[in-house]
Amino acid sequence: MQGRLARSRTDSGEAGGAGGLGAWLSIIAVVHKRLMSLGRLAICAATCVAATLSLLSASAAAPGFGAVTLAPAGAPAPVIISLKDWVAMPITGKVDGKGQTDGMLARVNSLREEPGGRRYFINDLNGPLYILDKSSKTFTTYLDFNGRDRRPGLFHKLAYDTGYAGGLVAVQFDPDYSHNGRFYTVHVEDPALPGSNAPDNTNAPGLNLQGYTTTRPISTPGDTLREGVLIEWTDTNTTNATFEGTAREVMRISLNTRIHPLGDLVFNPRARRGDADWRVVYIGCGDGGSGESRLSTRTNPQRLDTLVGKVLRVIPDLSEHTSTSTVGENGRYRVPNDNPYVSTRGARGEIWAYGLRNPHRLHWAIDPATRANDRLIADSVGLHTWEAVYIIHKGANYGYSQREGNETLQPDNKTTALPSLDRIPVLTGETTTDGTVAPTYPVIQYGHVAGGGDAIGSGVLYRGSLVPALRGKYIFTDLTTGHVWFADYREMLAADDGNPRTLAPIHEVKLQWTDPNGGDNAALFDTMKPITKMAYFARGGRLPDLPGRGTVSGLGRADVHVAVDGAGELYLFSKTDGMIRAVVGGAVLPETR
Ligand SMILES: [Ca+2]
Ligand SMILES: [Ca+2]
Repeated sequence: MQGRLARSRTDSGEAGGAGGLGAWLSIIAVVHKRLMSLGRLAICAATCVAATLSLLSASAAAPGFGAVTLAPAGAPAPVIISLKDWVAMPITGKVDGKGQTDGMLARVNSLREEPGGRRYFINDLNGPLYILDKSSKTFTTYLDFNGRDRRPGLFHKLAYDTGYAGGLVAVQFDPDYSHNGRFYTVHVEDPALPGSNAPDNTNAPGLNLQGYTTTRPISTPGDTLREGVLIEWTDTNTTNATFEGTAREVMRISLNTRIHPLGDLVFNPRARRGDADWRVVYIGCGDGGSGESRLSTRTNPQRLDTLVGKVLRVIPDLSEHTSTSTVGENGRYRVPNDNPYVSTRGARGEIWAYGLRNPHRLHWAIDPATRANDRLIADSVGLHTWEAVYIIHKGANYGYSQREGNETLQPDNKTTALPSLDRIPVLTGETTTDGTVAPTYPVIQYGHVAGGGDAIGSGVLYRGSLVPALRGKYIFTDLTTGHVWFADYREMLAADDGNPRTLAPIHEVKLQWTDPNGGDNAALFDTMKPITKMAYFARGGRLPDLPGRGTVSGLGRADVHVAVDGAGELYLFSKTDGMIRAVVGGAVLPETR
């Protein structure tokens, strides 16, 4: 049962003594060293001294580290990371919003360091794409995607207001950005809304739309309530914080419902000019809600003739890899010849891997020591039972909606044990098949149970220097509960063995944070939820709890993700309080058993 989190246990009172105190002092020492190295004496004085004093005053009655045992006995002890408020996002939500998402203060969805290391591009689902200057920490609205209901932005049909995912979903830099000024975005539109689906540059005078045309949506079996749109942008001057240049619609995909849209974009960071992966984008395409439907669309994630519920791999630039690819259906991108299904009758060549519910976060895990250990990783949100991390392989079938996690998903959406003959048909159409395949299973999974969570967030393989205890570990979050966990990357690779029962154990990350507003400050937290809650209220949030809800989290979601900068250091960002926090240090919690 290792790593499956089928039960929980509270270790109350086991770590309140000298060992806990020592751990604290070592963390403070790490933070102190980091802040001093940055020349931030004033911050250090405030942080380290206050932390030491609060620790010493609290140590006599330390309540112990309430914990859930996730890993088997003998596994590494939990790691504590120190968080520091880094930037507060401009508030784009409503402080008293009553809907599922309008009460989130800023729906920050990704943080990408611009090549060159001077700035970050940060997207808010509500529409703004910001440039954040690193040194001054000032936000500039670079492009505003929200042109709904007479708003001043680019897209009149932007579907941002219902559901947890929608709006401006993703931004990613072209690997050759420093030469070509290109980047890519994904946003979601509601085709039923009035107006054009082309951008409106009335308030974006630098955007030259001459020759801009939209594309016919790539069809998906079933109804279409949303469209996912991939656009390539070319800024002719990347030294300023305004957009001046052109845009090109690359792809538009029909989606059955308003959930699980076209999602994340990643390029293989190891690829160089001349490599087969150079400037080839991997796209996490959600199933559009099709897989949990009781209608015929239930098989869409399994169907090789449709793009939903897949990881896609395409070449956005028509002038790249011209001799080893073919032009895609809409004429706007190329399909590499080495994609797995380019020669399968009825199948779409864009597909790299399939059978996924909502692979909303992709990450290229790069092992600096061993290139053969590089892997593409997908965090995919489960239905009612399992959250999963998958290692993505060319052509693999991850089982959904025939499987969820390492179990069978039944037509009533409940899970049961795997069948003795574990194979599923390869669907090349609604009824046509091409043999059978053994599904590929997660390397990490956790359940919708107390101590687990509701929806996996994002994850990264840590390669920074501020938290040595996390080097070589995959750090990931649960969206609703705000849990932060890690798994050893070698154990993830070992669990990628074709055996559904072997999984990498999960370990806790505990969080040290000092409330800058001087609120009720327990200093050490099991999850991000109390931290985001304090900040939500401090920033003017008026709901009784955090916005949103989950089955395990109950009322209120933390909605927390992890990002990584060019140096490999970590940030945790959260929509409900609209905050981005930097991980400034950390240490292993001494063995407490
Ligand atoms: Ca510019
Ligand atoms: Ca396994």
